[in-house]
Amino acid sequence: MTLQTPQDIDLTACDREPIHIPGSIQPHGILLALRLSDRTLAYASANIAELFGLDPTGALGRPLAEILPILSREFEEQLADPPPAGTTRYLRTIDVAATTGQRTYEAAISRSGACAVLELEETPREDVSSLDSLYPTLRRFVEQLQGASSVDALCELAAQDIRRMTGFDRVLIYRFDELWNGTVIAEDRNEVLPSYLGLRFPASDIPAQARELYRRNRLRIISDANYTPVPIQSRSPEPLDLSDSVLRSVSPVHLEYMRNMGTLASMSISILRDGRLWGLISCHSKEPKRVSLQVRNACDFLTQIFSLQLEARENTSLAENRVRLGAVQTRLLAHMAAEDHFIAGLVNHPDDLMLLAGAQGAAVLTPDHCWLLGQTPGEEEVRALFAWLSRHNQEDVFATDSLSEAYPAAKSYADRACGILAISVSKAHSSYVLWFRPEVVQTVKWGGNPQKPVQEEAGTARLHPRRSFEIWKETVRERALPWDRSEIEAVKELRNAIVSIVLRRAEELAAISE
Ligand code: BLA
Repeated sequence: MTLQTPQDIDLTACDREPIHIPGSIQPHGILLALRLSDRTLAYASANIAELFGLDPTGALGRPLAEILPILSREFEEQLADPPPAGTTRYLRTIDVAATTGQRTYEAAISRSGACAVLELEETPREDVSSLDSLYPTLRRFVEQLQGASSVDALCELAAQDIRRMTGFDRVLIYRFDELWNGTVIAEDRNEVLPSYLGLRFPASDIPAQARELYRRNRLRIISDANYTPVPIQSRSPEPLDLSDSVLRSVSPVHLEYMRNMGTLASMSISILRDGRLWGLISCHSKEPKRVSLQVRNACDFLTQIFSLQLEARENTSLAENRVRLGAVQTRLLAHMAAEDHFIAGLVNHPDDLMLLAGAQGAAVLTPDHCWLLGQTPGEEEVRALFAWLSRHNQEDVFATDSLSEAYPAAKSYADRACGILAISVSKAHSSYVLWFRPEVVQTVKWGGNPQKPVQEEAGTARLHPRRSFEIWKETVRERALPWDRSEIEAVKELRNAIVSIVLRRAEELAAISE
């Protein structure tokens, strides 16, 4: 659905927030950015003062070897040659003497412009014991994948194992549709947070630049929605690009969203298919929560295996459909070959014709004739539709799951023809084959009213996410089940077969008359 409200203008402001350069980090770690050319400190988070007793302003511009020799020694190679922008970060633990005593930190290294970025997070105590179980969990996940018979079963398995590895209260598998709304398709949770299973959320909850960033950087964690950001200090007026950072401070609008949702900690992992964002694994905790870098890395790894399996499952089901429809197609070709005219081959076998596209009705039209098969509108209505199609459609194949959206006259017969799939068989003689699907009235349950994603407070221009996530029901009418890829391909192939039959007949006739 599209959000046609006056607030649309405001929503573009969400898309414009430069979330990759917030100028600050979350407080559960420190960040140092070193110029690649001479390893001097170009950016530093202000909390190096508390942790290492360093005055950031004094430390800026000096070589790391002078100010923190242990880090310089430990990470010499990686700092000289950080991974390319947008790729995996190096990760390991290191013991460092901090002002608070000897501490164990996990380190991540990335590249940002002309700098190597070193981030250190103190390993959360609660995670230390669970590290040993990571490998067995990943192993079990891979073993169980074989047994997961459907995409749903696969999603459930992923939600369970991510929750087992992290201990979040609720783990959701969230899938985007073509308009970037998302639906929760699987869930694993305890009783602390309510269920969101089956709920839909509007595209505006995750703006475009955030989705783009999440395609590049697959995992993010917000440990405490009430945190105070730690500023990044520098002598340079240029803000440091934190696209690949693990501690990046997140949008204040989103922190408000989390508080409204009753979740103080959140982690999400991108599910990519063919380089496109397919969905997210979204994890929530009612209370603040840390998850170590190692556990997060394991979650990312599990999600990548999961994405590959999803792709394999979807490809298998597409291939199965192709084989099934291929058999119907072969029968239709035989029917057409057995008759004098291809049209007789189609209209005398309505069941096969409808089966090819999974339709409940079909029509075959030539300038002189109109054959109606199964559930269809009346002849006059089909003729009017045919005239509209010939005027407005230049393509060989036309498909829609909501005809009345483009052609309002179709409203009156949505119970028979709400979705249509059409092929033009002969442009010169304007012949069409049409397939019809009836309207399926659906109740969509939204996680809060999607029409009012932003509430402005009187006198302020600041945008706010909605306050309530209570189920909000919408009845969706004038929509049929969508035509899937294999069905559209099948009718395209039928069209090619008909076109070649028509051509061959024309050539035969020409040969006879010569
Ligand atoms: C980010 N919004 C996000 C993220 C999620 C959601 C998962 C990624 C950060 C994270 O992991 O928490 C939304 N979370 C959801 C949804 C579900 C969920 C839909 O669990 C469903 C179950 N948000 C708004 C409005 C704006 C907005 C009105 O509601 C804009 C004005 C913005 N959301 C917004 C921004 C980010 C975001 C800017 C990026 C945060 C960042 O990474 O800096």
